[in-house]
Amino acid sequence: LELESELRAALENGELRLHYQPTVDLETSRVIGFEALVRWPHPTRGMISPLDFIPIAEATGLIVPLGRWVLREACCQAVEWSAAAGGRPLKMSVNVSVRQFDRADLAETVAGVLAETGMPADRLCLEMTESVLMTDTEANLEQLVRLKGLGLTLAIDDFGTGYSSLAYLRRFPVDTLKIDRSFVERLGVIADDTALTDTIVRLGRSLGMATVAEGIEEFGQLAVLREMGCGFAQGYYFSRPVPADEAGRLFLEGA
Ligand code: G
Ligand code: G
Ligand code: MN
Ligand code: NA
Repeated sequence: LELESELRAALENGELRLHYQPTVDLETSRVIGFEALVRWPHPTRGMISPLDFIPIAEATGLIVPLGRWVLREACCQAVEWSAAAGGRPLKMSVNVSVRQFDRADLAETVAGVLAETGMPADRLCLEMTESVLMTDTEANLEQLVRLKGLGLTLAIDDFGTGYSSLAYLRRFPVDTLKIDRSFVERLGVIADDTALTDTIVRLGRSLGMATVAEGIEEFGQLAVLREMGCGFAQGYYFSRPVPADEAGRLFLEGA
């Protein structure tokens, strides 16, 4: 309860921060954008992980204003960095929790943020877990169709870890599969994980969806993913999530 009121105050006082983890195009090895990941630098408890406060935000409904703040901040940064790089397009991914879909006005909120920040819709990607597709299916489908109608990109995060059927890939307007890092971890080491990753990349290709591998830590994993034809990757091998100033430099360097 104490943490809840502190989180509310932190949000109101502008104490939350975003860190950014680069997404790399495996064909060109260039940074094409970032995933925004929220951080809470707490004055006495130190840096609190989203794993510890996002569940509180979800349980209390604070996730709605918090999510709106994350979205606006991430879009502002994307517009700023892209302009600093002479207009080079920057793809920004933002995590959206299933609780944000409970609100009928999610698409209006996103449209408002795009308009306010001048972020081109096609440069924004919203990441959701399979649970969005599995709960309140009809209502969420309607929301996703409205979000797609704005011209943005939709990604399934942690793909392969849920227990939903593949039929929803046909029903939902999803553009991108983010391959969960539990598969990538043992890529090239455990045959089953290698086969599953290959299957997801092929599935994406045959459905016209992009694939992003998460959690690349070693060159060996990268080589296997390139061989499979996976389009994009993230992971400590390239960069940890970093503060805004550092991320801006990474984008400008194109590293
Ligand atoms: O960066 P990392 O350990 O710190 O993130 C932990 C988890 O928190 C991840 O599952 C990530 O998706 C989630 N997360 C990070 N930022 C946000 C956010 O802005 N909104 C939501 N809903 N989840 C987030
Ligand atoms: O659930 P989601 O995929 O949004 O969360 C991303 C999480 O994965 C964040 O906590 C981020 O810090 C973490 N992460 C990103 N790259 C790596 C990596 O290469 N290795 C590990 N172990 N974690 C990573
Ligand atoms: Mn994510
Ligand atoms: Na993920």
